[in-house]
Amino acid sequence: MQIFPNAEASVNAVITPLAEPASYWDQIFHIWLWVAIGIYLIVIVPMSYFLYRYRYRPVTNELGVSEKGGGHGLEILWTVIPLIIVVYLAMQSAAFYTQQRNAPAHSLEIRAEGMMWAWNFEYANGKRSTSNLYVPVGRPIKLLLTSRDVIHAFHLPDAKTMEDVVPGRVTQMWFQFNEIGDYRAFCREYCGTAHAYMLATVKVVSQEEFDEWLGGSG
Ligand SMILES: [Cu+2]
Repeated sequence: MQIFPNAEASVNAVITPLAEPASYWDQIFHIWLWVAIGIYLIVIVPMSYFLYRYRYRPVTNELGVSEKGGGHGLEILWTVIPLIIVVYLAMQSAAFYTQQRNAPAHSLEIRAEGMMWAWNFEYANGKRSTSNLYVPVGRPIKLLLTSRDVIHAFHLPDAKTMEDVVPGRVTQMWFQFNEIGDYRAFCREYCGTAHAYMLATVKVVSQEEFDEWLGGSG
């Protein structure tokens, strides 16, 4: 969805997002940014003019003129327009947030377990890996997360997503990488001495390579 076609980053995000759900954040960020810039200009330009136009001058501008009347039309206008803007922002944000939170129906499910201080992964066929999370390119991945000991958090900066990893509970998040490569995942909840080294690598490979890896014993 292109709200502001002139916002280059937003358009790029729509055409070739490196990862999801990052593009939802990028799009809503640009919408809020441009609305904020618009409101800022609407306020600041007339304000600057009036500051100059009605500046203090001896004799001619000694006393301000008291306004009488006004108009209901104007008041309704400056109530209704902001109301429409705020409702639009709320609805658009909720729509993007829903997509950011909920994994697409055809996602590949992988279990992830945090522990002091490493990440373990388990695939549907029982295959396990530690520190390396293999995923096929262009496919939504749904992570089911839990912890063996304390609270951790799985953070994927490139996909702009993160989720708490809590003992005794299964939380979930989703992501999708559209380019083959290695991407860093961090623990983002301070969990003890080696917290800073609690890293994982998301290894994004072709579907064939993924199937081969998943079926192999290595
Ligand atoms: Cu941790």
